[in-house]
Amino acid sequence: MSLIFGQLVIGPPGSGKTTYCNAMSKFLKSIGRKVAVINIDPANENMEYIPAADISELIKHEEVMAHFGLGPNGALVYCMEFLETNIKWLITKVLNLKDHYLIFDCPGQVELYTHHKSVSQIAEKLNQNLVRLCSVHLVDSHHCSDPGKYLSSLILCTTVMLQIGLPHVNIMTKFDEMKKFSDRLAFNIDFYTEVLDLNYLLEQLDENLFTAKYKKLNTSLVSIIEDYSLVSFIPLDVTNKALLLQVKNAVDKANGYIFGGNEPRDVQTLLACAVGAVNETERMSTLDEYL
Ligand SMILES: Nc1nc2c(ncn2[C@@H]2O[C@H](COP(=O)(O)OP(=O)(O)O)[C@@H](O)[C@H]2O)c(=O)[nH]1
Ligand SMILES: [Mg+2]
Repeated sequence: MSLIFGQLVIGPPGSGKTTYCNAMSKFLKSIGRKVAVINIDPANENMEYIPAADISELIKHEEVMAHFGLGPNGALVYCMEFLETNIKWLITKVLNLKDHYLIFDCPGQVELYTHHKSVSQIAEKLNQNLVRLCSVHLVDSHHCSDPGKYLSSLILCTTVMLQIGLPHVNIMTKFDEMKKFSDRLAFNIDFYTEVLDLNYLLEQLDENLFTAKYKKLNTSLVSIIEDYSLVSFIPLDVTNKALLLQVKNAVDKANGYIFGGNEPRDVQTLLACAVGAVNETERMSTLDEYL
């Protein structure tokens, strides 16, 4: 049996997951890849794509809320546990799409990725059925405008990477919005994307009356992030093909698609893969227009 490749698109509500799934699926189709988007967010609001499978065929979020008297978050957790219990439904859908590259649009509740087990169990079950996934974790670039928010994003990324246990790529979304708050950025953009020396971030946190109170806590959090040294971000504006290409190349490397995918290896595709090794000067010049 051949391998199936794909990505699990995760991140907080509003970080851009559904928009990304739509943009990335169109981009991949434009370079000749057969793609299917699977929606496993029971509360998804603005699906611009047509899902090849949709969790609402299995369970409906509003019905769970009404039936059990649950709020939106509780109902969502229930739906994910229900999906885990009924994983055969998803596996059957996936195996019917075995000649496709799969993009899973996931719910945004952060607890699903920080300590709840269902998503990682679902990923494990898919892995047992030869689905090779990479988690693609989206974080809104607006968090760079505030040192406290940026630090909490780094903690979130580190926790999620360790909890989900899949190959992982972090994306900083809505880069086109950067211009609106670039005057509030304390550092160059590569400080935020490459997660450079966080002692500078601690100095920034000390300058703020509120965050200065938590100096010891901030120092400990920074040392955890630096000890693991796992987090960096790829910037993305979904309308920019050069940035979509950089994300695609990173994800293809992470889930192993570049070694086992079956798309036509024409010159353009090979060139596209080669951009994975894009040098820093080139990458930064793509970003210049955003600052
Ligand atoms: N400017 C800009 N807005 C974006 C981008 N990606 C997503 N958005 C917007 O962010 C909002 C939330 O996006 P959505 O995909 O629904 O987020 P989700 O809750 O994570 O699925 C929507 O209004 C999108 O139009 C982007 O690259 N640039
Ligand atoms: Mg969504």
